[in-house]
Amino acid sequence: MKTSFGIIFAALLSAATLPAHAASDKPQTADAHNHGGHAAMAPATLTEGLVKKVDKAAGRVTLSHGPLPNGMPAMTMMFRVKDPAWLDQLKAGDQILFAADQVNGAMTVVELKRK
Ligand SMILES: [Cu+2]
Repeated sequence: MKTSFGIIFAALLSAATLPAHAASDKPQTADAHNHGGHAAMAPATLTEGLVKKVDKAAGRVTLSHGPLPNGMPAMTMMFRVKDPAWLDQLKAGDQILFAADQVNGAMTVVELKRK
């Protein structure tokens, strides 16, 4: 029992260290994750988004977005926007690049670029 436990533990350890090394050899994927901790200092990592709906009255936009640096997988969801004026420039079907952050507990688009 003790022996097999040790073997499994060793296998887990090597499994955990191998991908970490592999990832550091690929700057394009490692970058997105490494900068997560210093979002305030490093330029924000932009994520692709497709505008599904703009709700100016509520100050929100529904985006179909790719995986976010904070670990959120691709999905369609509503975001608040840092600057409500951005909503005037967006319409359903627009392709954007954006950065989102938690502001007062709500996911908020804090940076926005049109593609
Ligand atoms: Cu999401």
